[in-house]
Amino acid sequence: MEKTWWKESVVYQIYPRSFCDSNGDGIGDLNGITGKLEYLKELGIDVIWLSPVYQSPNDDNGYDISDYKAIMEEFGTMEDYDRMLFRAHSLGIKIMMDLVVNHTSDEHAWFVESRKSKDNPYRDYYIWRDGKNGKEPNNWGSCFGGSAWKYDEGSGQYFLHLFSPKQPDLNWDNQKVRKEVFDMMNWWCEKGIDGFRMDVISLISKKPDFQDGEVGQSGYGDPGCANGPHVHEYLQEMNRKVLSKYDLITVGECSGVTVEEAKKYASSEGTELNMVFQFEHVDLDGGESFKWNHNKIRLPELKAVMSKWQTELAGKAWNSLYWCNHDQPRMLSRIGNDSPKYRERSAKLLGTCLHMMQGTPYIYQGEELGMTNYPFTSMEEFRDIESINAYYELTEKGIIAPEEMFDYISYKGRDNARTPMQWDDSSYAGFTSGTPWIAVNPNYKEINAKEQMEREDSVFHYYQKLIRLRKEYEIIVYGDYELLLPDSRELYVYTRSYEGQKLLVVCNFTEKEIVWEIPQDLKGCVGRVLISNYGRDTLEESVTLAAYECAAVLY
Ligand code: TEU
Ligand code: CA
Repeated sequence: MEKTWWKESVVYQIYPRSFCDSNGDGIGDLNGITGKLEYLKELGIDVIWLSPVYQSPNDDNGYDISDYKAIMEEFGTMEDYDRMLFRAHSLGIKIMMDLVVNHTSDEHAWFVESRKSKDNPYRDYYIWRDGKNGKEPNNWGSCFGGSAWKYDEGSGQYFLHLFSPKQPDLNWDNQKVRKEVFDMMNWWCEKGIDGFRMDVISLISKKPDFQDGEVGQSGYGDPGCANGPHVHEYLQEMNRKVLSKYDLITVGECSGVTVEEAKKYASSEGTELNMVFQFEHVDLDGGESFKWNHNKIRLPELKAVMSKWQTELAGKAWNSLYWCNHDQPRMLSRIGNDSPKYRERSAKLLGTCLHMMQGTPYIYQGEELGMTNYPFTSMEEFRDIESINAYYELTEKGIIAPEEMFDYISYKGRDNARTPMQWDDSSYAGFTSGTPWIAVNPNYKEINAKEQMEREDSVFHYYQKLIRLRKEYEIIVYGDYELLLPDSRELYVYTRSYEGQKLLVVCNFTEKEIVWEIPQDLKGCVGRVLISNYGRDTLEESVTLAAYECAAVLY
């Protein structure tokens, strides 16, 4: 297997709005990030994935971009950006930009032109269709509720928006659109950025027939645009015209991606991207009403999905590893245990379980502190368009009762991940000196970076060690993965093998003590414990694992 820096890196995701506010307006900003680079250096990460910082009317917190070459005013200026990039580089930290090019904002100059008339030169930059019998062109629903089509009075046609109506989809079949996007990417690369995380890149090539999709609970049809007919062709073109000219880290966010598709997107041939974000493990608790439920992710199923990706991509493509991001509730509150008693131990367990796998790990801001879901008490506390729209759509149609829907959103809503980073125990967790745009989790007095940096056995120092181990032991990066005990509902156990060495990873995902016999081929060898969340320095042949205990042992 070819060794590359991006396989050996650990990425840290920053959601700028909630990271650090430098000027007291309650909104995180670029100078706030610059001021915290030393913290990230201390943690030991290699790359920052920066969620969008471009000019945007913020219908979807920056995922609706109105100018790809300008910085959002609330976040600062291009000079602030350049300073941040320069400082990061001088500390040896790379910056990966979020590339949101499935859609733009409806306030982007291209769309402003496009909607002017049917013969405007920019008309074909977007996807316009005539209505059918006075209604939408087809039954497709948007990810954020309602139809995926919006009628434009002025020009008398509908435009497609797979997300909000303020996020019209670009027409990637138009080669002018592709050229504009590639030119813009080259412009950022020339500035010296180090990579791209590509937003819903699996959706850029639409189904050509625009047939109705299968109708779900919401009454709308599924657009089914993932992995469309030309997606690989367009990414190969992007690779030739942009990516191959620079030494970048690239990851495609690929909702609806299968293992077979991922082998094309992230092939080791290097013709498209380095890796993809797949969704199978975080969608395991999905149901009839999308993610709005109280379903639990079951360990055997989680292991099956994780292991499938580990083994099927081995040698053919590269994995990304993540539990959390700005779209997911805090994983600690979902598959860990966020009670005061087990919070830290289970946060370390989740870190170990993921970081000892093959792939490039992604840490989402606050995950390295064991930040938890927010205790929402009313709908007014939500800021996220997805949650708010889903609440009204499902309750108004009488599909889910309001109190029940509120509970689901509190548990699964994206705002759980978007509450401000908890820096210290001063007011608003040291995030801002003003009033934050979204509430701070009241547990910041117990959970904050300052306290954890001063305490040796904290989650922060544990993550620091996980990151360091990856740099010290090639087996963690390149070793082959094998799952043991696939049916166990308590233990997640796997091995990694590399050049005659073996790494054994044992995680007890329950509150119970579990006794486990270590496998025959490891018995008798004296393993070296690389990391443990329970102060363990050896694994006996028959080992009793405490609640949420984990260990990684080298043989
Ligand atoms: O997310 C795409 C995506 O798949 C999400 O809509 C996901 O289904 C949902 O958040 C799960 O609840 C990307 C961005 O990460 C997200 O923040 C944006 O809202 C979205 O694209 C539109 O740009
Ligand atoms: Ca600010």
